[in-house]
Amino acid sequence: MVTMTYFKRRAGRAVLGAVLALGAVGGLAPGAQANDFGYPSGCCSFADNGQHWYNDDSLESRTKSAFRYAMGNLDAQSVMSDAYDASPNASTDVEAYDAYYVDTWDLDWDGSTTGYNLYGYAKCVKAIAPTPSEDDWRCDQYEVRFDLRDVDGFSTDQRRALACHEVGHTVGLSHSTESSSCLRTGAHTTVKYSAHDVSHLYTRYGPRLSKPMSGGGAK
Ligand SMILES: [Ca+2]
Ligand SMILES: [Ca+2]
Ligand SMILES: [Ca+2]
Ligand SMILES: [Zn+2]
Repeated sequence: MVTMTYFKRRAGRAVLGAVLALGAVGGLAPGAQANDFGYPSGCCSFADNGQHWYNDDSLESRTKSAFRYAMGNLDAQSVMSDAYDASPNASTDVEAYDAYYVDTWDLDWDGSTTGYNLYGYAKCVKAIAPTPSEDDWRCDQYEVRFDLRDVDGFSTDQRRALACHEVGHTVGLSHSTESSSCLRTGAHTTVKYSAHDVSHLYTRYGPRLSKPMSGGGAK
């Protein structure tokens, strides 16, 4: 019996600053709209642009498979254009890791203290502060981490759903109340984004992107 709950509660907070420590638990109020988008209206700052580079070299095969599946979905379902970055650097948009985490990022990975067992977590590790001409937080680099302690008990679709969920945070999507969205919480098997999620991504990234990525593009 799976007892817990949150794939991940919020992302992008540490780098965004101590001022946020008490507030903005992104958009989880019951009965709220399907999900908030961006930061601080939601949990997670936007990606820096519609071209989403990732590196997953350190993942185990099972988590890598799920992560690639999720990235493939994001690319196929939305205006985001995703590509593997063979030469990762500090501007690579998503770096993925897995381990049997205990207290990494000062999180309670098994929920023994908080009551929220974390399956994974997406965090902005290189935020781009708003400027006078652009009033949204963006993120140059997210890290996504998967807790193998949970993954050990997951089915293929649960792994894919978890990856879909965390990858969704890296493009600014908050938790969803829709059964059709992998951004909902819990050990579900929804492996794709909802139409609502996809429309969010279009409004943010669509006008800025000509898809597909053709051998380049800003990380
Ligand atoms: Ca855990
Ligand atoms: Ca970047
Ligand atoms: Ca990018
Ligand atoms: Zn989450």
